[in-house]
Amino acid sequence: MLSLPVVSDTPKTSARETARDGDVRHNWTVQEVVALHNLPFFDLVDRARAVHRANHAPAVQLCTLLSVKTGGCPEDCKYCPQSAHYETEVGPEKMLDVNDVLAAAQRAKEGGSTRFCMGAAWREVKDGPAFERVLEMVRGVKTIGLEACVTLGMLTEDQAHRLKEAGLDAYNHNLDTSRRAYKSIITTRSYDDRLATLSNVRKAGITVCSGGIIGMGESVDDRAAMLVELANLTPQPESVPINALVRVAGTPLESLPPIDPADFVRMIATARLVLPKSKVRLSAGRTELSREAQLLCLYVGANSIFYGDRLLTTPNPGEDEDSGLLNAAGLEALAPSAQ
Ligand code: SAM
Ligand code: DTB
Ligand code: SF4
Repeated sequence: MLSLPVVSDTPKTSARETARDGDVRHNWTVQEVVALHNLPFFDLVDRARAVHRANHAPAVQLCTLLSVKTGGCPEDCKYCPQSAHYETEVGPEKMLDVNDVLAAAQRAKEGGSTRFCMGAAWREVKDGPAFERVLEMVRGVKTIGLEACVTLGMLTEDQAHRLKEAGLDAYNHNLDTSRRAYKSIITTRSYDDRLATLSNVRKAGITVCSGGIIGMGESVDDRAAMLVELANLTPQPESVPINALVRVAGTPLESLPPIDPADFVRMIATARLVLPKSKVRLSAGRTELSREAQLLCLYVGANSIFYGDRLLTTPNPGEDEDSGLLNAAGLEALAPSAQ
């Protein structure tokens, strides 16, 4: 006989909660967040959905990614095809020209994207011609009329101010995982280095985009601990990308098993509950998710997807596939005016 726990049919009220769902809190504990993450699936879905509806428009923001400087990175991030430490199919390339980047941004706008994110495989920003070129890219993207985001590695406060002056809206710098698990993923820079960059971004008045990756062998406690780090920042990051590991041949993590799609949904839902006002972004890893799993992620709390058939160096579902996904669900793309 199937053995299932026997429950009463009277709905239970949780005595555990004193704060209400949807409150912005900066005193989360890992234990509390693990408890949310491990709720019965439908309870988690219901609670996250309620917070999502109360705080966010029912539209999906389309964001376009472009790698403006690919490969040859000195860092040893074990997930990353762009690290020079590993033999992958991605080799070092020259930095793109401003005109090519702006042509891509214009196409992205015409395709319906409202946010344009430019990535560079750098450990840190160095003052000089390459940084000047990034500043020009940012100015151009703003002239086109898109939200501008860059991810360039570590950043000083002065560099952050220069990006702000150029019109930058958001800086992406992920915590990637928990403080504990971080050491087994990256050795060439520390968790505190990352937090210092986020603080420099914040001081310059640029919005913070910071999230992480699941599927790197971490525990639920690690996932919760990363969310606690993000939620306890004051203010909370405006934008929180949740990536599933893209397992790239040649990287040390290439043979890890894929995540369970239900765990992706749990992670997005938990992020929604602890970061009620942040834009939670369903980021890398969608090529291995069914349409239904992606819709569930959007239902419980994701505000955006990357649109276009490439992320930085790895594949993403094509635009036709994503238009199909949104149309099938009757979901609208966020209009530029609604930003
Ligand atoms: N070099 C800069 C840095 O690390 O801050 C910016 C670019 S880096 C590619 C941006 C983020 O992409 C990483 O922090 C990581 O979260 C994500 N990423 C890189 N490779 C990935 C992979 N294979 N799967 C999922 N996410 C990945
Ligand atoms: C983020 O969290 N995910 C994006 C964006 N920020 C820069 C990057 C995903 C990269 C996936 C691996 C690749 O395509 O190289
Ligand atoms: Fe370099 Fe960024 Fe890749 Fe790390 S994630 S190896 S810093 S490009």
